[in-house]
Amino acid sequence: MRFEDLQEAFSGSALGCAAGDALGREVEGWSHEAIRRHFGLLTEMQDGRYTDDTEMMIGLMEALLEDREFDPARAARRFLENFHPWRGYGARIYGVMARLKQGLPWQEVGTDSWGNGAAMRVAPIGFFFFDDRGRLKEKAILSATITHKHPEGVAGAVAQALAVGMVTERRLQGQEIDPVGFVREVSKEVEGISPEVAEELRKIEELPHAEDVLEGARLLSSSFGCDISAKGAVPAAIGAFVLGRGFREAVLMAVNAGGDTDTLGAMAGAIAGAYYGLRAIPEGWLLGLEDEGKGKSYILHLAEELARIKAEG
Ligand code: AR6
Ligand code: MG
Repeated sequence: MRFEDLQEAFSGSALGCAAGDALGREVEGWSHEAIRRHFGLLTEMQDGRYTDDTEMMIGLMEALLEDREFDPARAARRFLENFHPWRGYGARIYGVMARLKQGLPWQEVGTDSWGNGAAMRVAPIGFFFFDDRGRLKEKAILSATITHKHPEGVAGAVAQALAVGMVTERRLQGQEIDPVGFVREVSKEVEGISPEVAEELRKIEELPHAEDVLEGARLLSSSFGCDISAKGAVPAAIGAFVLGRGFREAVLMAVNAGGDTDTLGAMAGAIAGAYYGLRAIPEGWLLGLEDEGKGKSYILHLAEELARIKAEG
């Protein structure tokens, strides 16, 4: 596998996640109608700060890079080291971090959360294991259970990781995505973990064609929960990828749908970034992204190093 091709997909996914997260952060918790009234269509990034979604994704990338493998104990340590409470974590995550800090093993710190937090960060597992479906699923489940033990929280992470992995594979093979087949495959893979999440995912197949971004955002908002639950957010993000023509449209549909907008943007951005590549991310969004410390350049470096490992085989 050529390094350049892997790098374009991996960095597209990682920075696509960060860009969608930062774009959506500004309107987190707003309804679709409120965003439409205020902005018409939200298209510009404000201060470029990312949230807990990207902070935890960085932890997963660091863990993968250190071990050339996925070790949940390592990932849990990275989550704790990177933890900035002001990034906007879900309420249960503060307790998870406190237990990690006390020295409890990773198996004992999580809760029965059905939140979308395991899915929002999982993209690196998806693109790193894109060539091995069995391992991808196994590692996605492990990575989720550190914090989220509810079947819906786990299924959301598996669906998001699979979506990223499948589009990475298609891109590298130079194949186009057949949206209906793609959604069916993702849904089938999570049926055994959570039939409820699988059923929500199948709704994507029934979405009509969207004339423009606003129409797509409205469709997502009326069809899915778009909220902090895995069941409400993951199908909406995958739906945004399916409806959008290109990276920018997919992320804008996700963010303008309203609800948990940073996470919808992060997940749609991670899938679309893997498929359309780094070069498809609007320059203005990349320019706007925070860069100091573990920011844009650091994320790019991690993605490149992961691509190098895969290229070496
Ligand atoms: N029973 C009742 N409420 C629950 C349950 C449950 N089993 N599971 C989750 N909740 P959390 P996350 C509610 O804290 O998934 C941030 O904005 C409960 O109110 O595990 O990592 C992130 O950026 C809980 O606090 O966090 C994400 O977008 C909440 O769901 C989003 O929040 C979130 O679950 C979710 O983050
Ligand atoms: Mg967030």
